[in-house]
Amino acid sequence: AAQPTPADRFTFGLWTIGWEARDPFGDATRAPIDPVESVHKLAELGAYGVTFHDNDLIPFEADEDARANHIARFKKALEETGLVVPMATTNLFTHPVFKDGAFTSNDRSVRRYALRKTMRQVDLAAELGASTFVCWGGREGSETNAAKDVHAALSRYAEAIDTLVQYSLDQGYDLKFAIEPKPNEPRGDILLPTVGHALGFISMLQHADRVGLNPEVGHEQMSNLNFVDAISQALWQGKLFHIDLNGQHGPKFDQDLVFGHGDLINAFFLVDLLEHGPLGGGPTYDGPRHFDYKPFRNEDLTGVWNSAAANMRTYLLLKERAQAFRADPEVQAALSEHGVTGLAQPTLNEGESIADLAADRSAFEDFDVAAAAAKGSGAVRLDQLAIEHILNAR
Ligand code: 3MF
Ligand code: MG
Ligand code: MG
Ligand code: MG
Repeated sequence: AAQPTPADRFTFGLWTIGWEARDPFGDATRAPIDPVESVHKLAELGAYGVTFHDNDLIPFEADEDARANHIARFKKALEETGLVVPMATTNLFTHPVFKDGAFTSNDRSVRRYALRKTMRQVDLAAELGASTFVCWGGREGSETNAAKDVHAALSRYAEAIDTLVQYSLDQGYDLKFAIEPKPNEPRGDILLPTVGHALGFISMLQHADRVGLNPEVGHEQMSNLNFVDAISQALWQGKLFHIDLNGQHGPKFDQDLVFGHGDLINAFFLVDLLEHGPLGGGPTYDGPRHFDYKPFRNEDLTGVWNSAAANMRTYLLLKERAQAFRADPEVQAALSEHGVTGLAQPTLNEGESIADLAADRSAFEDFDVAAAAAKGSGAVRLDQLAIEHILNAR
């Protein structure tokens, strides 16, 4: 059961396995991988699809002929393997032209260039049948508040996203847009640093209905936040359009570890939430299970493909453990006994007016505050039950 198949809908960014392992202190340790080879290898490993930035496939400096040739070779590989492209995105961070930002650069001509570059990739995304277009604003930020008017930058960011959505609608594409929050790296501070900030931003857009989130495990954990809580809120607001799965050991540089190789307990509760929905019932996530990770810098090509397989296998093993957790009668009884599932019940009775509540003596005057305050939550029992399922001890 831990053998991935396309039905599991695992997808990988071309830039993940294709990472040549350049870091701020060191040169590349691996040769580039031909995207055609990546497509074939991912298909062999049981993946469902691939995602890519424009420049993962088409070098920045490519002319129109070269561009067409890269796209044709890629399409042929997709046809040969049956792999699909559910998501695409734009590289607005590598080239020096974006050093002060793309949609929020202080240079207006760069902002216009970034829009045109993204519109071209929106066209390609639609052509390849993608349903989600991700925007990670890696260079949208600054190192000092002396040099960036964040108020104006947010206006330009909103202008850019609304323009792209309108462009996509004008072309007749059925694309949803997903913003990927990240707190820092490569900028000292990046705009829309967390899921919460991005949700607030989306509510200000003209096309708010077409824009959601692509949260990444490690990005929220870099801010020391609970990723499962962030995903719960994204689901609650109907904004979990896509997801970047990986691993991270708390607040430090973006590690992009294999999924589950960071905070394993959080990964377990994440898989449980994605697969089964909230504990008290509610929406599940129906998009691809997308990995955005980096093979260790000290791995060779064998390690690259081992790490790709490890992401999928870890997810499937956690899915098995989460299924066992939910199916355990003792867990279900404890969830009910301790009020966890009961939280889904509205606090007011159906049809009860606020005046009825205000007149309900049992809710206040006759309520036994001391008894309620003395009651234990049972949370440690549930936590241990979860841990024992993670450890396959039950
Ligand atoms: C950086 C990222 C990005 C985004 C990608 C959009 C290079 O930390 O996570 O990967 O995921 O640009 O999908
Ligand atoms: Mg990342
Ligand atoms: Mg990361
Ligand atoms: Mg990412």
